Amino acid sequence: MSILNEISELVIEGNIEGTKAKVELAVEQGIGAVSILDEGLMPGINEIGERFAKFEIFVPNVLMSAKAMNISVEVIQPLLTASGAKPIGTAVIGTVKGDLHDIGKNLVALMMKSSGLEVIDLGSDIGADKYIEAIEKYEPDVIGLSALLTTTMNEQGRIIKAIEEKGLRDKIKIMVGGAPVTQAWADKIGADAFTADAADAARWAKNYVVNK
Ligand code: B1M
Repeated sequence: MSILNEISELVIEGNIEGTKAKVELAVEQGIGAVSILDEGLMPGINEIGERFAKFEIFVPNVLMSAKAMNISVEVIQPLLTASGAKPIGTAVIGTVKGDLHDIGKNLVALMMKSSGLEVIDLGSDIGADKYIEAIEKYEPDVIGLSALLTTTMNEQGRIIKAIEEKGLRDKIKIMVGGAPVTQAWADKIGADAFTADAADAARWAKNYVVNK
């Protein structure tokens, strides 16, 4: 079994320390951070999602796998982020209120950092008030709203509305994403951009800030 397959298996097992150690070994062996992410960690967490949907595993299993994933992403983070250079712009990002899923949001933050943006990560379970506070404080170029549940997608719309009502809508571009989110949904709630994955999100944000 290749080391990348072993990483996937360890994520599926929810083996937190084992996954971290294997990712560190892969880095030592010179395997690229993007390969570790795309061919090791991501297939593992995706498999967990499928098993969870089929009731083969339960929330505690998913939680362990999520922890294994997050701790391992921290290991490869320095390899993905640009260092030292002056930021090209600022992004504020979070997972919306009622939603605790943060792995995808963390990846979007990571990829944006690696594209040269300064990223203010508000965390998860973030409502309109905290986004508004952050817009006033950091004056970002873009804000990102991540949602993983069909129920919390609605919160994306509520946050956009609240930002409009506060008179701040013209100052920023609003990006939405997350597994259940689509372009049609983004259009419906008046977002400026929908992107399907973290790399695309970072590309969109970078393209906007360098051309604005
Ligand atoms: Co939950 N969960 N979960 N979960 N969970 C899903 C989302 C689910 C699809 C599983 C399933 O049934 N197959 C399902 C949602 C069903 C639905 O609404 N349609 C679900 C459910 C039901 C729940 C609970 C309600 C379960 C329960 O308690 N009964 C509960 C809700 C808790 C809450 O949030 N209030 C819950 C809890 C949890 C855990 C806490 C155990 C854990 C999260 C831990 C954590 O994040 N720290 C968890 C996990 C891990 C998952 C799955 C298995 C994996 C999600 C993930 O991290 N994927 C997930 C199944 C799945 O999605 N396959 C599932 C990897 C990640 C990299 O992908 O987040 O999609 P993703 O991000 C992608 C893109 O979407 C995009 O970029 C990333 C890739 O590059 N992206 C953006 C994300 N945000 C973006 C923002 C952007 C642009 C792109 O711009 C701003």
